[in-house]
Amino acid sequence: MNKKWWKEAVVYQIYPRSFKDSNNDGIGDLRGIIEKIDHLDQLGVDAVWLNPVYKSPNDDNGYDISDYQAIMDEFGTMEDLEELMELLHQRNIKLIMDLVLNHSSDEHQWFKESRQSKDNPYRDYYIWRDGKNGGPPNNWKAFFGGSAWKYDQKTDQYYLHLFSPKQPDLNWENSKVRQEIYAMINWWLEKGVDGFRLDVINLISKDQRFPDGEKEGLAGHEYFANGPRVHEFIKEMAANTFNKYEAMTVGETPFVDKEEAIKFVKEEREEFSMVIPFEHLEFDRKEGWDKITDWDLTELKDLMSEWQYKLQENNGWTSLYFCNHDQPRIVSRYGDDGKYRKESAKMLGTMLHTLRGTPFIYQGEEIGMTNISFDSLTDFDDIETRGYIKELQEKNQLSQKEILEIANYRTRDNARTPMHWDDSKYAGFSESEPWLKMNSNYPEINVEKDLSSDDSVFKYYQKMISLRKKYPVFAYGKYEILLEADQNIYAYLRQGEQNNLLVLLNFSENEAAYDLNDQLEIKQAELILNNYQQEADFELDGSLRPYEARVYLY
Ligand code: TEU
Ligand code: CA
Repeated sequence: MNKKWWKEAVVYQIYPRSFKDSNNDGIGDLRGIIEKIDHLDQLGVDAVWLNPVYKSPNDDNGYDISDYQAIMDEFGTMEDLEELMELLHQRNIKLIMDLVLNHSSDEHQWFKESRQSKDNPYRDYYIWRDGKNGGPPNNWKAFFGGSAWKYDQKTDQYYLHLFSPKQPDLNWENSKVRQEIYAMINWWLEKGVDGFRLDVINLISKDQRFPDGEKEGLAGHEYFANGPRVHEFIKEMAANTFNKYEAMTVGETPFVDKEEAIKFVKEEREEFSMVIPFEHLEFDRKEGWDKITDWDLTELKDLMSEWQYKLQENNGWTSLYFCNHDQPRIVSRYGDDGKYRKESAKMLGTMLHTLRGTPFIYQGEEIGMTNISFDSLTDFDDIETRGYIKELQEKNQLSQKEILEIANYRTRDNARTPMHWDDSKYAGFSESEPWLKMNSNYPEINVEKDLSSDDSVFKYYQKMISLRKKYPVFAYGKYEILLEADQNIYAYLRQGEQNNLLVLLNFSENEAAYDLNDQLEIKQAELILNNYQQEADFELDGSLRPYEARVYLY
């Protein structure tokens, strides 16, 4: 097993729009992040991933880039970014940028040219096709609703957009596009950036026959996800850019199971450092966005275990995460955001920090921030949510109230409400009304409060992160599941060179008994982490309190 800094790291994700507003226009910005570097340092994280900060008309909050080498006006200037990088580096914190290479904004110079005429030199930078039978070229659907094709009158053809119509897909088949992208990436690497998170990177190769999709789910995904040339493109990109700088790379990969994942992260293949999986966050949405489904802990345990075994057998790595800017808050999904908010937030964090992989913390997760509850459909900003609301209203099967309920549970805005720094108006995020409504529980849940209390979620995260640094077994230990069939407890071992970990996690709101006597022979173990004030003795059989998490070292 090769040692790498990013295998031992904890990454903290910042959504700049909602982290800290330095000039009181209601929008978070780069100087705001600079003001809060102490927070990152105190927590003890090793790297920061910034969501896109490039120039953008913000149709999808920065995931529609109009200039890859300039900074978004609201966020500040290139000098601000350079200063932030410098300050992070002074504290030994790496900077990971977000690269959106599957698509650009329709306001990017390339697209403005491309749509001018069929013989424009930039025409082939994007994917243009003739319509079929008076409609789009095929039945592919966009992630944000509707057809993935948009008709453009000027040249009487359609262009492909897997996300919003303002996010036209780049044509990776064109080697000129690839060369431009590599040059841009190298420009950032020369600047001193330490790595990249690559947005929907497994969608860059489309089946050039553009057949109609036939599989369940988003129509056409079998032809645009993990397409024919995806690994060829990624290998070429990595060889020409990241690998020359030993940069950390995190590929965001929807529609990827453990078998597919190996192809991206098996070390010998020299593609990515790790992927961002999705399957472990799909249990409560098995029947689609508008139906919340029940699930069982054994499903999560089986899935996590299969990934863990597959990756360790194949010398591959993964990110470990529950929250990001696209996901509702985990404590409101797999935990309990009421009575056991703190306990369950800590328990879920324990899982992320004790499995084999690199933990990613999303802003606010370290204080146990919860889902919102907006009271009007017009409060939602997220382009995805607005798309679904529109679809549900057109279908006319649910009442407004029912739509509001599902939107509150599902919306990406759950993660995007401004960060809670203190209990002042607008939670210390800004002195002006923020771009998105605050979560109303900020007086109870905020950083200031967590810092002044011994049993806060923040203090627990601090401890967890420092333990990871102290004991290499957290990063490199071999994973082995225990109590496989247990419906309440997720238990596993990590076996290292010097020591081992035994992790016990109770996912239920009730006490849960366990008996490990016929699986383990351990006489003594030290309890190094526990989310209850009154600590537990070591026993191979006993019981866990509601949402209790224990980590023993032996
Ligand atoms: O997300 C890709 C993606 O798969 C999401 O559309 C996800 O399935 C959905 O949001 C879950 O609710 C990336 C970015 O993280 C996201 O913010 C962008 O909107 C999207 O790509 C387009 O760039
Ligand atoms: Ca601002």
